[in-house]
Amino acid sequence: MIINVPAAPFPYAFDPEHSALVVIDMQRDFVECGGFGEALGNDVTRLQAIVPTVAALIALFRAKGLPILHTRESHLPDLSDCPPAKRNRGVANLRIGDTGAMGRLLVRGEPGNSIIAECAPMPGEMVIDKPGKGMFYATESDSMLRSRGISQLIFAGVTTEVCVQTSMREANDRGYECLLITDATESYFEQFKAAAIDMITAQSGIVGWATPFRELEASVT
Ligand code: C5J
Repeated sequence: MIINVPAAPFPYAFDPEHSALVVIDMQRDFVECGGFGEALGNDVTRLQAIVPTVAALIALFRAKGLPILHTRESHLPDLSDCPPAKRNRGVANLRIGDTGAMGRLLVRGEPGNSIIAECAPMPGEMVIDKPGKGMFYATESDSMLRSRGISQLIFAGVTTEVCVQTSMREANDRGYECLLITDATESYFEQFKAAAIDMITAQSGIVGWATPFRELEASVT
């Protein structure tokens, strides 16, 4: 059954049978002090405000028995999947692979690389480690989703204009219909979040749709 969810730029035709929630990079490295996000000079407390909404969105999908895919931005311990064009950013002594307060920054398996407890995956949910900003680059995301008959993706997570927007654009190129939950995503930069949502929804939804959590929740309950 198709459910029309009020959204920008026009209602989103939500088809629960072919949908998955994608939660992008809700990791300690981005959300907590002492991780990669803070090493880049960002105020990570901005991201903490969305945690209850992301958790509620995850709970809604679990309650409805709908699939969830969690992503982690991470690199192999030998950094063979981290090109210099990515590593050579930020403060010289606190780059990807260097040791911070929660272990090596953005390295798979380190404490800081895990998903925060409030949004932690449950057994059976999809989890992918991605070396890039987009969820499809060098991952099994597409085959995992297609093998489950999924053609619609509901997006949450951080940061809006970096890994969330990149993943939405990659998804749109692959034919997925994408909806961003605006209060379940955040940026270190208020103006970049607003601009990303505008870019996604402009031109009749050139990348996808956007709506607050309450609209999705009210539509499905
Ligand atoms: C960043 C991300 N901002 N998950 N990663 O470097 O958006």
